[in-house]
Amino acid sequence: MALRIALRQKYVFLGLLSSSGNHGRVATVLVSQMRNNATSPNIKVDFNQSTGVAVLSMQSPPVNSLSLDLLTELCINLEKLEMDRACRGLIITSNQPKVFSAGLDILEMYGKSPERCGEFWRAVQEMWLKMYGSNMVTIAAINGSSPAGGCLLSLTCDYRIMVDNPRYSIGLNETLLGIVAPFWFKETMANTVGHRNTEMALELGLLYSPSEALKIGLVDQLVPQDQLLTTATETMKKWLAIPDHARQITKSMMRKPTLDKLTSNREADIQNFVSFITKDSIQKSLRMYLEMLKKRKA
Ligand code: CO8
Repeated sequence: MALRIALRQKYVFLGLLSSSGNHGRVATVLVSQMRNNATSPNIKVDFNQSTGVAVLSMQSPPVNSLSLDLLTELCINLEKLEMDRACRGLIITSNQPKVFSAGLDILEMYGKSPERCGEFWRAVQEMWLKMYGSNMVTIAAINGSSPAGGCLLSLTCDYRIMVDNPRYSIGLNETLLGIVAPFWFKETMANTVGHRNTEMALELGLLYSPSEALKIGLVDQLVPQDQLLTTATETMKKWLAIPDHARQITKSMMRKPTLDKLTSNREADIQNFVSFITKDSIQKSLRMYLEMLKKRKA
C-alpha cells in the first residue's frame, strides 16, 4: 500500500512535468539523474547509453498479471524513458518463466469497490496511451503466454517477436471470462490484424499458438527462446536506422485516430468499465473463471 502511494506520488510528479510542456533545463537535469539503469519491485530497466535502447523486463511473480502496482511502475518507467532524449528504442519482455503477461490482474476486478475499479481502469488506460503513443521504437519480445491485457501490451508495440513454443499462446480472450474487450482493445487489434480476424478472435476469445499468431500477423516473427533478445536487438537496429522525426510522424499518423478516441472519452470509458465490471452477473463470471484457474492447477 505504502509502495503504491509512493509510486503514485512520483507518477503525479512526473505527469505534471511532462504535461507542463517544460522540456527545458529542469527536466533535462532530472532525467539525467534518473537515466541510470533502474530496478523497481516489479520492473527492471537496462538502458544501454551507447545504443540508445532500453530493455524493460516485467518481474512480477508468478505471471506478471497487470495489477495497479505493476501498471503504475510501468507508467513511471515509460515516462522516464520517453523523456530521456538519449533513449530511442524500447524492448519489453518478461523475467518470469513461460509467461510474458497473464493480462490484467483479475483480482483487481473482483470484489473491489467502484472507486478502486475506476482507479485501476485509469491506470490501464494510462499504460495503453503511453505505449501506443510512444515516440520510441517499441518491440515486444514475447517469451511466454500473453493472453488478454498481455496481448494488448504486445499489440501496442511497433514489432512483435515471439518464442516459437507451441505451449505458449496469445490473444484477446476476454469473452472466455464473460467480459468484453473495450473499443480501444478491439481497435488496437484491428489496426494490426484487420477487421475479419479481429471479429472472429474477439467473439470466440481465441488464443493463438505462435505459428497461428504469425499466420494472421498478430506477431511478426518467431524465434527459438535463446535467440529472442539478440533478434530483438538486431531488429531494433533496422528501425533505428530510419530518421526519428519521419518515423514518429508516420507512427502518429497511423495511430492518432485511435488514441484520440480514448483521450476524448476517458471518463465515459471509466464509467462504462466500472458499471460493467461491478454487475453481479459479471462478478459471478469472474469468480467462476478464477475457480477454473485454480482447478486446472490442482
Ligand atoms: N490475474 C490474477 N491472477 C492470475 C492471472 C490473472 N490474469 N492469471 C493467473 N493468475 C494466477 C493463478 O490463479 C495462479 O494463482 P495461485 O497460484 O494462487 O493458484 C497463479 O497466477 C499461477 O497461474 P497458473 O498456475 O495458471 O500459471 P501457468 O504458468 O500454468 O499459466 C497462464 C499461465 C497461461 C497465464 C494462465 O495463468 C492463464 O491462462 N491465466 C489467465 C489469463 C487470462 O485469462 N487473463 C485475462 C485477464 S482479463 C484482461 O486482461 C482484460 C480485461 C478487459 C476488461 C474489460 C471489461 C470491460
